[in-house]
This record gives sequence, C-alpha cells and structure tokens, in this order.
Amino acid sequence: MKETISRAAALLAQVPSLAILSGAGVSKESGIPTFREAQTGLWAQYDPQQLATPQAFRRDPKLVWDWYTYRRGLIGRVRPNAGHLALAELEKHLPRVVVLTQNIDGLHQQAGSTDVVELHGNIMRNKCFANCRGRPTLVELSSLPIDDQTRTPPSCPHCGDLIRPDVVWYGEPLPETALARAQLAATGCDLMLIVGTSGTVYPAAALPVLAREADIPIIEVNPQPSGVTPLVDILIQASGGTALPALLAALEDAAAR
Ligand code: BV8
Repeated sequence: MKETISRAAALLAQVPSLAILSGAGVSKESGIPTFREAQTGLWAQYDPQQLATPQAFRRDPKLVWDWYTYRRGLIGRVRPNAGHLALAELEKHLPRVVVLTQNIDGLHQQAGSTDVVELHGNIMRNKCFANCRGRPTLVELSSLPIDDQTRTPPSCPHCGDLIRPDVVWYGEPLPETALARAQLAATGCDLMLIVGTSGTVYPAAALPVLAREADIPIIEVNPQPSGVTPLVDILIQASGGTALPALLAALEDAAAR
C-alpha cells in the first residue's frame, strides 16, 4: 500500500482543484452500516431500497418514519472518523476541494469540510411531502405544536400533508442545484478522489464516468474493488480510516521537502 499511497500523493500534490466523491463506506468506521449491508435488530427484515421510496412512505408512513427516526438516533450518536477528518484537512493543502457526498449523515461537515454537496439530502432535515411552499418546504419539528411533534409522522403546519425526511428516495430526482454542481465539479476538477462507494446508484455513479471522459485522473479508496474501479488510475485497496490519513501524511511530507 505504501507505494500506491506515494503515487496517489504525488498526483494529489499538484492539483489546483480536487473533487471528492464519497459514499456510505467513508462513514462505516464511524459506526454507520453501509447501505448495502444487512441492517440490524428490528430493521434486519427490511431491504433499505424497498423502504427508501415515496411509495413505501405513502403505503406505510409510520414504518418509514420510524426507520428514519431509528437511523437519525444512530447518526446522532456517532462522530466523524479519521477518514472524514483527513478529507477535511486536505483543504489546508489544496486550493480548491469540494466534497460530493451520497451520504445523508452530515459527517463531512462535522469533520470540517467547508464545501459539501449533498447529492441525496440530509437525514437531519425534514420537509413537507408536497413541498407546498416551494422545493423543498423545510419544516423544523421543534417549531410544531407539542402534540404534533410526537406524531409519526407529523403533519405539515402549512398544508396538513405528511412531513418526511429531506432525503432523495429511489425514483426521485436529485436536487437540481446539487446535481448540476456535482456534474460541473466532475468535469472541471483536476483530480477526482472516490471514497467508499460501490458505484451502483445513479446518477451519482455516473460522475466518475464524466471525469473519465474528461481525461481527469481518478484515485479510489475502497477495501475491495467496486463498480468504479475499472475507471480509476489508482486503487488504494484499504479502508478510508486507514488510507486517507496515510494519504494526507504523504502529502504533508512531500510539502515539507
Ligand atoms: C433517479 C438516500 C430519476 C436515502 C439514497 C426506477 C425509477 C427511477 C430510477 C431508477 C429506477 N431503477 C433504478 C433507478 C435508478 C436508481 C438507481 O440507481 N438504482 C440502483 C440501485 C440501480 N436511482 C434513483 O432512483 C435516483 N433517482 O434516478 O431519479 C428521476 C429523474 C427525474 C424525475 C424522476 C426520477 C435516486 C437515488 C438516491 C437513492 N437514495 N440514499 C436513504 O439513505 O435513506 S442512495 C443510498 O445508496 C445511499 O445514499 C448510499 O450512499 C447510496 C449509494 O450506495 P454507496 O454509498 O455506494 O454505499 P454502498 O453500501 O453501496 O457501498 C459502500 C461501499 O463502501 C462499498 O463499495 C464498500 O466496499 C465500501 N466500504 C466498506 N467499508 C469501507 C468502505 N470504503 C471505505 N472505507 C471503509 N471502511
């Protein structure tokens, strides 16, 4: 791995603009199971891809709401890991760093990354299902009347429709501005660093293809090959919590020389 790390650091050292694409794998070492891993406990019997849809929410709002409440609780108890922190530190060494994340846990921002594009929304935000006051009509649960706050799910104070998490479900379009910014970054950056994604969920999984078509070099960090590995120049086959601090240290060594 040492040789791969130094090759990757050499690429990283020269770039004016870095685009990082992250997936659930970067949050694994914070204690959040990845999207494709079996869930635990009560939720083990459910397939996330079957629950994370507007149809599932309409069919059984309480079940889907309770699933998100459970995940919010888990995410609320974890911290950014060494991988998130190393990615945030890169901003001290490179002129422009943008994080394009598929994750909804907000851990990149908590780690100190200052330019994060949330492709799939954020589990800590809630909105009116109908977006009755514009896209998105965010609703602060704590602003609702007390007895409303405990409903599962609560109702929109403006139109009475159900409140839902501000995340992108399967079959739903990504936020226009986020997707446009991500596509611009994927084609305009000097290097793409992909961390912890299986490269199976579109349109996020198309971003590395855009970079490849623009002849932009790509580094991947993943303990095992993924759907994007055929596109990359360097695969650092390790976990983010190990590889990213090592990459940062190699970059700092090169800068000190
Ligand atoms: C869209 C938020 C079109 C919710 C998520 C039918 C109708 C419409 C669309 C489709 C359809 N059929 C298919 C599609 C397209 C669909 C899709 O791509 N499906 C896939 C499954 C084939 N996409 C969509 O539906 C998207 N919308 O296309 O809309 C449209 C356009 C206009 C108008 C109307 C419609 C929306 C997709 C967004 C879904 N929402 N999340 C929630 O979380 O509850 S996606 C979900 O998967 C998470 O965000 C997750 O991040 C993401 C992707 O997975 P990964 O991040 O890659 O995670 P995964 O577990 O797969 O992999 C983890 C990786 O980490 C592994 O490689 C592992 O090796 C690695 N790893 C493990 N440990 C570590 C590690 N790496 C580093 N360190 C470690 N320690």
